[in-house]
Amino acid sequence: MSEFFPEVGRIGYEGPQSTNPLAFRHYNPEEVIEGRSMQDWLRFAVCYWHTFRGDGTDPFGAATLQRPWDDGSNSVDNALKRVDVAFEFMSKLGAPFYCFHDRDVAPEGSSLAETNRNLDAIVARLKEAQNATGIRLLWGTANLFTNPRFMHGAATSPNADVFAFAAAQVKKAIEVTHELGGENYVFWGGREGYMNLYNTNMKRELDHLAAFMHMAKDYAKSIGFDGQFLFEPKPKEPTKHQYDFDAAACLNFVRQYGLEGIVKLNIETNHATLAGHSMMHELEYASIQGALGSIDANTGDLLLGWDTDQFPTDIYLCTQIMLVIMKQGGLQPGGTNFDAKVRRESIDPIDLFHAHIGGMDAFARGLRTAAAIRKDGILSDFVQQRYSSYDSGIGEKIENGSVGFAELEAYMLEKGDADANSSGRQEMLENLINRYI
Ligand code: XUL
Ligand code: CO
Repeated sequence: MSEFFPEVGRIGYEGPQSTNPLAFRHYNPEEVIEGRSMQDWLRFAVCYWHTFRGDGTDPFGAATLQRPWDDGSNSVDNALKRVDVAFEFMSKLGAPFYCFHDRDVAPEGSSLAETNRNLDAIVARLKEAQNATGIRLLWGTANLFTNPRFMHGAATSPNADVFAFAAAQVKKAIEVTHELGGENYVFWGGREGYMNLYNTNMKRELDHLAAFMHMAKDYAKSIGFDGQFLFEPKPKEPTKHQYDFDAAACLNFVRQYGLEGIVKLNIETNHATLAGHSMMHELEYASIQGALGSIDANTGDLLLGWDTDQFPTDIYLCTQIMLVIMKQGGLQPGGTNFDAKVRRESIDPIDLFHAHIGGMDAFARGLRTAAAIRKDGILSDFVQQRYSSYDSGIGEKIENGSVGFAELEAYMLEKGDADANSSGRQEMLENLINRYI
């Protein structure tokens, strides 16, 4: 393998005392926690778009990340070379998975047919690289938002031809995901939302989005792709209102249109916070409904109200995430995709390693901390005890549906008043979490 990162070798685990910035201090892939290796709990994926296509552009400034391997063209040759860069990077990092949009890996041609041929050429190279390294595809997706044809949306565009184009594109994206052994397929809304309700038929747009997902599911079935479909909530950006607003809106959509059991959720931290929720809230909400499929790991900035897609380094955040994930027994076939980018001021290729090492170590610490909290059981015992009035007596009857308002009125008329409340002990529990961190 040619060396695009000559100054970096394989990143190893050196333990918490290590001061080597190019080593893991917490992520020890083979180490077993609660009967499963860290690698299998975390199932890390590198995202192709930010990592290998990110150029540091922002609304105010031009590209800052000029990569030495990139010839600046949108050619198939340049895209093929990028596959080698990506697999050298991921191998050295020790990431078991990656994720991509169709347009991240291959350039768009002058017609759909040419675009598909470009994609096929790159997919052949991706397949070789996967076989050579053992790195697998966590999920594929289609970019239905960059090209100007998608200005009004894709499946929710008022232009039926755009719907048809998007369908053709997703058909192909599912085929290549299948070809590469992808374990999931993601729908993120892109521009599926609205900028102004005066010009929008919301009912027709939602009906169209649902029809689109049903077509995707039917086509996947017809070619034998049995990967998990995932819907990724995001409240806004690029549209003012995205139809995949948050976990609750997505699950309502999934149920309204008969997609339950077919589509689960891919929850992203910065999207959760843009929706005014914590990541833990979104995960818990999805998980209790059996719909937490995968996560996009990143973080926003408390002072900025947009999707900054920073690498996660906050150990509290990662602990909260891992508490929910461990409670549901893991994410497989989903995983932890770093939908995150280095800052536009972090201009060296080696910064990509620092960023991913930090994110992986933060999640490893979250995993260890969550496991310690679970082992002692103080938190779960507290919650169990807090609801114990439902384990017997009147509470048990409420839960098993054997009483209604009349019986509850009779019970309370007889009793006179409710039993006294007990303390929620919020501060004590916050102190408890700090003990483990
Ligand atoms: C955009 C975003 C996407 C999806 C995949 O905010 O998160 O990259 O993860 O389309
Ligand atoms: Co994402």
